[in-house]
Amino acid sequence: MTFTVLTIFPEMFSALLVGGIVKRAIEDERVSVESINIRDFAKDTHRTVDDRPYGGGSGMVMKPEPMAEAIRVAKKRHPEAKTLLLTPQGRRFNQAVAQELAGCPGVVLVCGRYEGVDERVREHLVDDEVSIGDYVLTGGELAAMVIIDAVSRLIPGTLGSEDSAQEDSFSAGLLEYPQYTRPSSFEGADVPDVLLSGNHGAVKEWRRRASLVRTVLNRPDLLMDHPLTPDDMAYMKKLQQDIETIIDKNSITP
Ligand code: 4G0
Repeated sequence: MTFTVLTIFPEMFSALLVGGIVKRAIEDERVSVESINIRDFAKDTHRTVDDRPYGGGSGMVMKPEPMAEAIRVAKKRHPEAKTLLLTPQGRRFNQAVAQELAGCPGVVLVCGRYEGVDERVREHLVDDEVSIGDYVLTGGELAAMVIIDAVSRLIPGTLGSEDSAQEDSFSAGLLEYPQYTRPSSFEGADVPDVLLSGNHGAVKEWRRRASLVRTVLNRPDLLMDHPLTPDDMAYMKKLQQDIETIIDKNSITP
């Protein structure tokens, strides 16, 4: 998988080489990260890449010509790659999008700066517009690195255990269950007995139920379109009954 990053700050991407799974994937040539400096395609002596917005307003906008030239060079080098523009207005990046991109031979990541990018770049020169979340960054570079990280760990051979990327929370559509390691008692907080029991069936059931409770409390939206097993349903109904009993017992209006 080749990531080609178009940016005015190519040095930022050296952060990916500092450590961890992405660094290893790059060293082992399962992943490569190239950068193209958009400023190299500016025509004037000041190497200008931004300009004032038509119609007025505060801030600057990325000029289309240097970005367009940089995108053309990237596409010529990687004709099979998917070209993505990182903006807060894009389609939300999630685990499913990461899985989809992991199947592409290459991804070109176009990073904007300033207050935005000329609309004609988005309309005519990229395949898709992606956002990593509902917040504004000073540039698309950190968003591009988030995508490189999330996609790289899905490339076969990139994890020590190959199935752990498939098994983790968002792939399953539920949040991850709590994890513990030694010591079994830490500052007065004990690991749940069931995890020390050696009873694999009981561990599996406890983890499934812990995932369900976590998801209900933190991300109920994930459960709105998620198939629940008959066991899940029975457990949730029992929780519902317990909650109703507590509400009834504490009711102040008789
Ligand atoms: C284009 C992505 C790029 C337009 C990029 C900002 C957040 C994300 C940028 C803008 C980014 C994200 C209109 C502010 C650069 N910030 N959430 N900043 N506008 O993925």
